Amino acid sequence: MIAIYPGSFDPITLGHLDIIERSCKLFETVIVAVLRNPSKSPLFTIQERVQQIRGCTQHLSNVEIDSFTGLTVDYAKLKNAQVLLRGLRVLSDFEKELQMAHTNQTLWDEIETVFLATSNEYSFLSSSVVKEIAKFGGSVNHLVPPQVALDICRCYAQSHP
Ligand code: COD
Repeated sequence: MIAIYPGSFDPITLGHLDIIERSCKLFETVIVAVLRNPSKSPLFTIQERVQQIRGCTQHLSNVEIDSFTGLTVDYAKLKNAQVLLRGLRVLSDFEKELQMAHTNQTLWDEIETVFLATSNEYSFLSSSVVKEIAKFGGSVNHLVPPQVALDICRCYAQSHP
């Protein structure tokens, strides 16, 4: 079975990576799909985010990394995928994620959303938290893969030398 893990991944965190590693044990193929969203101004470009995810998933043989635009369900159809993977951290995630799952089901009734609960140690972690810490000079080495930590440092050093 093919599962798609769609998201912004700006940048990928150890929380995202944990969901990817665990889902690779459940599905034949996991496609991590980065949304190209022209209405947002991300910290990292699509190419950088795809590269970052590729870099930290080298050890996983059944993962593919891609980017997409438009509706996630249309991308899922294109990829012949039956499952959308999402992570749950806190109650507020549940409300948002359930609404998204129901919306996607109205768009394509054959798609199933599978939720994986966050591992305890990553329950507070989001890309926004990482950017906030890095922006004010804090270390994010314990929150993101090593290359991503370097990329973030470089990014903020350029904007605040
Ligand atoms: N532990 C576990 N899970 C986590 C953690 C963590 N520490 N951090 C994040 N996650 C989960 C999130 O809950 C989410 O499920 C997933 O990882 C990705 O998170 P993000 O923040 O990188 O990505 P999102 O939530 O911004 O992605 C939103 C989409 C791009 C999937 C959504 O906007 C979308 O589908 N857009 C396309 C348009 C569309 O189809 N719209 C209709 C559906 S509403």
